[in-house]
Amino acid sequence: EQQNIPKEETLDHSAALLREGYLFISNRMKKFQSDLFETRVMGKKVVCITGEEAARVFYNTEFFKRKGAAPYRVQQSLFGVNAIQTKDDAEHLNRKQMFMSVMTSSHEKELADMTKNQWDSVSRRWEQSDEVVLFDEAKEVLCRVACRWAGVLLHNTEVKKRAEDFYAMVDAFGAIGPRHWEGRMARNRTEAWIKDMIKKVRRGTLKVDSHSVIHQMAFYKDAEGNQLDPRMAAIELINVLRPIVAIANYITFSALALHEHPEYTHILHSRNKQYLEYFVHEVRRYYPFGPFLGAIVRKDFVWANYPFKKGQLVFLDIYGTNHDPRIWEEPDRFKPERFRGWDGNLYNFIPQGGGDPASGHRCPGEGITIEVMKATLDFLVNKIEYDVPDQDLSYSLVRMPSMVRSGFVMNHIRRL
Ligand code: PAM
Repeated sequence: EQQNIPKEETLDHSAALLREGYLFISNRMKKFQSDLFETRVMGKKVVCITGEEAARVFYNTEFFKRKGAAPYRVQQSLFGVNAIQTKDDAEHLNRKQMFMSVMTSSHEKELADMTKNQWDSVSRRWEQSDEVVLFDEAKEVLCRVACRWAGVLLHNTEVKKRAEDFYAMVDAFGAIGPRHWEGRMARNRTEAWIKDMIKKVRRGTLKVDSHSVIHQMAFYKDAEGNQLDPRMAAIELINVLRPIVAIANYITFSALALHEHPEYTHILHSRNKQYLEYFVHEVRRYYPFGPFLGAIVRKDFVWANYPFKKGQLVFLDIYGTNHDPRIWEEPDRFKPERFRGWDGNLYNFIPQGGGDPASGHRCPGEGITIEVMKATLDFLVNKIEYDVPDQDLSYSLVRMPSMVRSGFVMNHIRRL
């Protein structure tokens, strides 16, 4: 049996991973005509898996754990060291529950309304500007909204710098060299800032609403009744704030999608709430953001004729699963209406991970992402008109994370 397992024979494929980016896994799946293959990256043997059935096993906690999966360099930039993304079992479930408790549908609604108000306010300035870069505006708007919503004090003068730092952590995840270091320095500055605020909240020298996220994070106790140390509390609060700023990338892709498929502007004019959601789902399916996820085999088992061995590193292909022709008809076409018949399956549409967020590692902020994107899309199609001047609207499938190269420049903006 084992001779049939597709294997890459040369030494290490880290260079190919950096060269092929989002397509690294699916290129090989196509070549091997398989939904599993073995390779070596970053000096380790890795088994890559793709598709709905693969996602089902990957999120089965009987077979997989997260401790030891995230490379230290990704923890130092994107996640924070020893944060929730690296935890398992009771410790993970307990902490995840706290994340879930601050991201209920009423919290999502509140954030979306705050986002709408912010867009309304900044668009007054846009009318007086020659041009604006949507990506940059979105990072600032979301930084303001995230901090205000979470009870984090943010002075007007620091919005730009903090917004850039939040995104620099995201921008570092697939980088080596300067972009990685930018992310680490941004993380150090942000952790110092938030850690200091956590301490003040604990001492009572900074008064915050007892329902606020910062209050929840500052006074959260684990199963043993211990508070997080101030740095860990800061890391986890940043794990709520940073991803909200990261929605700026999806927002920019949404604007690109509208521009490339102008027929949807008309459809969305009718404020068809359901269609807003189809569109937002399709943006998250079609455009590249999270490339793949890693986990460690917890105990020996066999799947797809492959003997998974305890301790082995496994990558689940996010981008490939969202473009899997077995799941999606014409996967490389942008077609929001494909979601009309979609049943909410937890394993075949996984832009922010698969499975149940409360019991596993799926992003707890997916609802926030959807609501913030819908609010923004509604603003772009129903509240303003704008022109899109000549610019480089391309995006890379190699650079991780990807982004619209120009950031989406708009001009002649008119409020309706
Ligand atoms: C956030 O947490 O800020 C949300 C935005 C990040 C999305 C990307 C998630 C990618 C997951 C893992 C990164 C590993 C990539 C390793 C590349 C070599």
